[in-house]
Amino acid sequence: MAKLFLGLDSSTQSLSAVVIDLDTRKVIYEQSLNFDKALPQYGTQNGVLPNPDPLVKHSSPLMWAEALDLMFARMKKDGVALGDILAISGSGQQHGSVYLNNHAGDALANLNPQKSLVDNLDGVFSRPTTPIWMDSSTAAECAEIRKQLGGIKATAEATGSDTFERFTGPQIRKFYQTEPEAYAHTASIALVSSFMASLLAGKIAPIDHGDGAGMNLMDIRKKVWLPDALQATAPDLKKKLPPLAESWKVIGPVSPYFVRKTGLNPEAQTLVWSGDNPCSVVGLGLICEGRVAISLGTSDTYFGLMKKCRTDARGEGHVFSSPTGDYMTLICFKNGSLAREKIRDIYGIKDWKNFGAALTATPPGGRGGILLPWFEAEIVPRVNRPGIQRFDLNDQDAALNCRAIVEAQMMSMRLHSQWMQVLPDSIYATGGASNDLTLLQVMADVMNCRVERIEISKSAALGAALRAAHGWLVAAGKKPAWEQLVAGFTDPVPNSEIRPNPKAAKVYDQLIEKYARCEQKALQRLAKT
Ligand code: XUL
Repeated sequence: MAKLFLGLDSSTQSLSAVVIDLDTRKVIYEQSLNFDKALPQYGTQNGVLPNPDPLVKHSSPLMWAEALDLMFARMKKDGVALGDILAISGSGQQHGSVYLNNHAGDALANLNPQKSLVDNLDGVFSRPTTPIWMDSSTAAECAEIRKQLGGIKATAEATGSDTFERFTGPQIRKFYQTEPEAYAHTASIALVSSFMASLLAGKIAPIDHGDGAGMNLMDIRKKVWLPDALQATAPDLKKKLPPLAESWKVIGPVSPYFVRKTGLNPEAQTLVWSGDNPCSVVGLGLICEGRVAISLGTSDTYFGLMKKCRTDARGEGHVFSSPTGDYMTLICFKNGSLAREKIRDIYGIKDWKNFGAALTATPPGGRGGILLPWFEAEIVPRVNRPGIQRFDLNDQDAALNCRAIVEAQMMSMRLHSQWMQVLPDSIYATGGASNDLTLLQVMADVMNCRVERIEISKSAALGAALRAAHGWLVAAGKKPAWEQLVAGFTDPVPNSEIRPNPKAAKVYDQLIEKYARCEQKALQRLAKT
């Protein structure tokens, strides 16, 4: 019998599945269900329910449950050997909260396979919708909780992050303040990850330390609910939260509902789920300190593992627990690909090939010009009022401006990841723009670090499958080494290594000081406008 492990990823727009065979070290099945297309009856757009308030972004937990039924039906139809799956884990979009009443426990324990999950869940929600990570309607609650916890630095130090609108604590506070009766009828609050795990296990599932760290409610070092944070958030909250658990915790065998309906093995184990970012950390093979990933997407993100817990006193970066039992960081720069695209379009540059040619045609350091590319409000550094600014840079020079935006983005990553006190020794570049080798050369030079490309489209689902294997082995009394577990699944693209050019690296060691000064000046200028 093959040793198969299933990883699911309930993300903003889709539910994905990855099945791995641990012996052959192969991904044997991949599938994705797009919510808008597969379940149009919920009326979501890109996985989000329409709302007149642009700050409010909710989705439907029933839609995610229905997607789970559909996914198993699809896997069965596609001939996946469901009976050979030994353990299942998952990944969820982080921060979103699901509100259950006191019927939920019974309903989960008695899921009837003659009915759909949606019918089984009738009447178990104390709030029909879930605020998700895109919601930014809780600025007031963030300020209140931050104040109670002693300000930005103290909040980050205690919970791993400053309060953020999308984080679960501020969202729970808003629910309590705006709908106190519904809050009172809430018996259990789940994250997207723990809600999905609860369906599979047929009982209220724990929240893992990785996703728990995205709530502003967990003591990031002791990994227990933080009494001061609970108190600053809402009354009686401790009673409504499930226990916290290590990321490799086995919840128990899969619910008989899935055994009867899909042919899963009754001994298949369910593990706690985690957030998509913690899952991606292992799904991209970032299992040792110093190996980081830079994802170049709509936003650019910098993330990697940290052995020792350090937090960002400026409150810009996040610290979560990593599925390896260490810590991880996530730093999100909002002005990523879209900002590069804006510059490309402003200067009428036809395509990315020509953009790359502009980088090649200009010298590292771009003759000292600095561009702050805040086309949109920025997270790191915090910029509420967008605006782009130039220092010693001629705005008529297209090529220099192309170089300046990429250099600024890379210098910002270098500068704003210093609080981790972990110098990268190897960078995995991923995301759309990672195909652009000229851009990766600038990355290697600014970071003074080798860069390799990694092409894993479903890193969160793969990470979840690897976590399922890890948890199953731990439960069997083994001591699986992460390096061995990920080998073969998370290897970078062969021959994709780009090494830093020592001369260019020297230029950036100097220029980054100027960049830091210009950033400060730009922030001061914007604050005055
Ligand atoms: C992380 C965050 C997003 C979601 C996306 O803090 O909000 O990356 O996890 O699913």
